[in-house]
Amino acid sequence: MKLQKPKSEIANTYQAKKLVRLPELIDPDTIDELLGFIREGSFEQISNSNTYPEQSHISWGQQRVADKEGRVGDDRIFHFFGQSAIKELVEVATDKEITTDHYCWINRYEAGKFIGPHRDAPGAATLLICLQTVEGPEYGGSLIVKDQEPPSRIFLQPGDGILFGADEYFHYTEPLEPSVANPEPERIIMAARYYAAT
Ligand SMILES: O=C(O)CCC(=O)C(=O)O
Repeated sequence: MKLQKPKSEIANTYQAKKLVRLPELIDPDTIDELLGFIREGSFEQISNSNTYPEQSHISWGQQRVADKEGRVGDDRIFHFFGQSAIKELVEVATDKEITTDHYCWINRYEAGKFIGPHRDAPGAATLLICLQTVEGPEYGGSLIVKDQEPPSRIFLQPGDGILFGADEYFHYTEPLEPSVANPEPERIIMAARYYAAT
């Protein structure tokens, strides 16, 4: 994990805006390793379309890779988000003590797919990291967060992260568009919701 800004700046930005960008948070080797794990994995699929009809456009549905107790198999993603450097970053940014029962998931989007406007379940903060995306925002895949007017339009490159109040701000993504160079676009993100110790 690599931080492009001092932790104090990350904390100040997060506490002021409940949103901080973390460019190049993870390196290409880590991305490859996590993508390998994701491609091999068989995960429990969360049935979104019943609960959240507006989310039914996620390819593959959303995939749970660990329950709140972290008990779904040998979960590389759960451990990734639980590593001390990441947990410490979330604690510094939120100025809260964070528990070890973070909740993780993966989203995969294919051509035409997106996630509609929604807010997540309550938590202290959500860390979302992009592992794969399209060539540029002209092919969709931007994450729009309604934290201000106009909303933040964020095109995450592989390895980029964003820590934000996903329970507070409505957010959604733009549909992926195929191109001649990339007729089968794919965007993969992983995310963790952290909880504050009471
Ligand atoms: O794919 C994204 O960038 C957003 C994902 C999201 O909002 C969610 O899974 O709740």
